[in-house]
Amino acid sequence: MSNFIPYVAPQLSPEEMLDRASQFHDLMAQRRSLRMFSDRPVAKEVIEHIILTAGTAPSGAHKQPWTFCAVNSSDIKRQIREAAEKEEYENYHGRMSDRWLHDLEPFGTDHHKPFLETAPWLIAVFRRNYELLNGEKVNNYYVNESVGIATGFLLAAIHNAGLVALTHTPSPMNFLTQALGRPANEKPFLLVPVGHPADGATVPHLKRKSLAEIGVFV
Ligand code: IYR
Repeated sequence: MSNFIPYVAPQLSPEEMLDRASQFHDLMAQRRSLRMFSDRPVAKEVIEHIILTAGTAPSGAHKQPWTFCAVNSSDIKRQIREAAEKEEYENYHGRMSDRWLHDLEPFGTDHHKPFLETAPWLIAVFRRNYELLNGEKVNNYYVNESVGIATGFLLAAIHNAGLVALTHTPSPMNFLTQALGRPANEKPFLLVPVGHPADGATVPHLKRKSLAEIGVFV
């Protein structure tokens, strides 16, 4: 049974279209992953809009198989930092290959994750592998793809609001399920600290690939 409504298309002239496409690229080109956060607060309402934006992502059969758990509590942030640092210590002291450690050198990372307490908000993204309908497990579709796209929207919304974020993947991160009291059908996908950059924050000097390197026109 289908229920269709008209799609109202934005009407842009070719000039407006090029202008908008180019301006959006300029905006997104300024986005950087940050590890140095200020403890300056961010209003809950801003985080709500950011999460709503993430929720506009497409998903397999429109199942919207995601949960965004926003943490502002110092106690829970401390718990998350302690658990993440414990795992990361193991990663940096034996679990990651020499090649991996070498590849991470330009980023200056180690097992210390102070930003998990400094950032005013942590958004833990969960993937919902299945739903429980009348006690029955019903699988969602293309969960990884759907949640990956929604997280991309989340990061774009954070940047658009003038805030910064880090896509953090403490590994393994099952501890988030317990720390945040999430149900068994949700698995941690990514942990995203959100806030303002610290005064004098720096980022690695990176270059993005050119259009010729990432785009193929046939
Ligand atoms: N999860 C670790 C290691 C790490 C891995 C990659 I791939 C990065 O781009 C950055 C870090 C950490 O957060 O330190």
